[in-house]
Amino acid sequence: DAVADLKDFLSENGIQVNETSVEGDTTFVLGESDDEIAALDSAKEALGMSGADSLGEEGYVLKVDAASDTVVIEGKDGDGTFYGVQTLRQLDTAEDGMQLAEAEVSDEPTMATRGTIEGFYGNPWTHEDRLSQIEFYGDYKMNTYIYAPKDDPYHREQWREPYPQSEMDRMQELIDTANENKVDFVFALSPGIDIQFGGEAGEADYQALVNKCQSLYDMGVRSFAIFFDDISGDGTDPERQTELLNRLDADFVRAKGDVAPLVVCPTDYSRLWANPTPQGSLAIYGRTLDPSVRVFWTGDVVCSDLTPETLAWVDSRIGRPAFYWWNYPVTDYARHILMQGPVYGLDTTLTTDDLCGFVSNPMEHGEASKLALYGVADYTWNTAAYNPIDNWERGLAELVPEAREAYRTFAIHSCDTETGYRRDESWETETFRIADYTPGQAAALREEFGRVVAAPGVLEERCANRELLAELRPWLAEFRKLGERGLRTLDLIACYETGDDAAFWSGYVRNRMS
Ligand code: 14T
Repeated sequence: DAVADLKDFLSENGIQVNETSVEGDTTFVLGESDDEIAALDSAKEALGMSGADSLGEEGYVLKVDAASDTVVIEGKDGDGTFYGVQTLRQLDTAEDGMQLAEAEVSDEPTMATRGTIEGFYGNPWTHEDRLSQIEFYGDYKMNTYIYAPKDDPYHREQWREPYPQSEMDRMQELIDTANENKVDFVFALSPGIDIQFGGEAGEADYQALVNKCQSLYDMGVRSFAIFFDDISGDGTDPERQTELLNRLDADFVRAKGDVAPLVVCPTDYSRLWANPTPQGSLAIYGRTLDPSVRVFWTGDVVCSDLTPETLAWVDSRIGRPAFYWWNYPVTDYARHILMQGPVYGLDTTLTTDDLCGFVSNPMEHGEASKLALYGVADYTWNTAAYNPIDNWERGLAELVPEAREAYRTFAIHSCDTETGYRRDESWETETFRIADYTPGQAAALREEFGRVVAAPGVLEERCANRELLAELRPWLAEFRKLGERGLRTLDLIACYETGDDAAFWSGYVRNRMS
């Protein structure tokens, strides 16, 4: 896949690929460190490279050497080689053709599990949304996509029912695309709403669960998750949950021999309602759930910052590093909002001792979620070096290079939920009171409202990602009106200053009604 992707990259840039070397060509040498490729070893030697041996999983070394016209990529494993090619793509600074910056890179991820969980209520992503997401994760080195759309009937409401063939065909394409992009497709099932644990009915339900997992195994899925979130009644019993999970782990996961550790979302997934005592479900998980099973945690509340404290609290109870489920940029609880702000509130000192993985729960708007996911990719790969604003600025340029400035104008004013998980918004805009302001302040605000009015048209004209534009469009229409209303508000100041209160108040009311 790494070689195929490198060839795509070269031919996209109009470069012809010869399989054997021709005098004057640029030479590309790539492979995995344990494959003992003679050409790779001599290229590393000639360029004085140390190699990927000492790196962790998914790591790679890369060198772009102008003097010898050579590019060398050595991955610790196949994923690492693939990631080396993604970095090479990102080193290309030319608009047309290819221009590689000289570089020497030695790189490996902080977190072993990085990605998203399609875990929101509301409209599930479309098939096209999902394909585009998975390719995006490959580009930016995220390796996990958990399939758990709350309103896919076969995920939760009718979890026992097998997927119809048409759905299976689509699933197969997702699984294949995930493999090509080094993304683990994790299939999640939410049986908690009506599952029976004991007796004959319990046995039938267990078999239904295994059958459903088996049907996805047959299509190539090698990672599974069972969710017990947002339920009440019998399904919430932690003793019965662990019994079921341990049985599934022994009879299915381990029996197969090639399935990744099981993932569970507990009913107590947030500190807000988790029972903190040794009798609580998390402590029961800690004592009885097989240590290989990974346990989700959303933090102190449902949508929360990620802190060492919240992880210490949950880890000490579940007896293992938690799997963090970040409820950002999800907007299922504030569907009138698009979250386009910087990714922040994530502690940069955390390591794999504190958490075993990190996934983001995005918006039902897949393309508009990518700005936040660009931050998630960066934070999870190189946690200690993560910088929110720097990442956000680069994300804007990466996602909408044709209209970065207009997208930024929209994004900076489209961050906060106003309810729930509050986010900084409009932080560059200075407001003032009409009783006390300088002409400079008024002029600056007028300019900003001017940019607000103009941004939607610029995006409409130039934004190359038309799917993103389609998602933004309703918000852009309102954004333009906001700008126009702002300009009229500034005009009203002059009216206010004449002392004609009647004219001011009728203008004020007319403007509000707009
Ligand atoms: F399982 C969880 F970790 C989780 O977060 N579950 C849901 C999730 O599907 C949803 O997208 C997210 C954001 O709204 O919050 C959880 O859903 C809730 C949480 C509540 F506190 C639904 C209702 C609530 F009152």
